Amino acid sequence: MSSYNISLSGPAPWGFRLQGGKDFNMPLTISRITPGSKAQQGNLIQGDIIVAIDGVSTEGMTHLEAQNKIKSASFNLALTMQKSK
Ligand code: LEU
Repeated sequence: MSSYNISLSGPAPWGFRLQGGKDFNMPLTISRITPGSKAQQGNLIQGDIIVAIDGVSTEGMTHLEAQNKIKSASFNLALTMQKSK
C-alpha cells in the first residue's frame, strides 16, 4: 500500500480528530478534518491511516498514547500516512 509523509508546522491545534488504536482493535485513522486548519492545508486526508508519529510506529499504540504523542509535538508534527483506499 502506498504511504506518504506529512509535516505540519506547529503549534497545535492541527485540526484533526483521531479514530481507532490498539485498544479499539482498529487502525489509527483520521476521523475528521477541520476546514481551513493546518491539517487541511497540509493535505491530510480523512480516513487515511497513521503509520507513524514523529518517526515512532503507531503499531501497538492505544488511542490515548497516540493522542498524547501528537499533543507532545509543538514545533512540528511529522506523520507517516497510508492511503485507506
Ligand atoms: N485535536 C487535536 C488537534 O487538532 C489533535 C488530537 C489528535 C490530539 O490539535
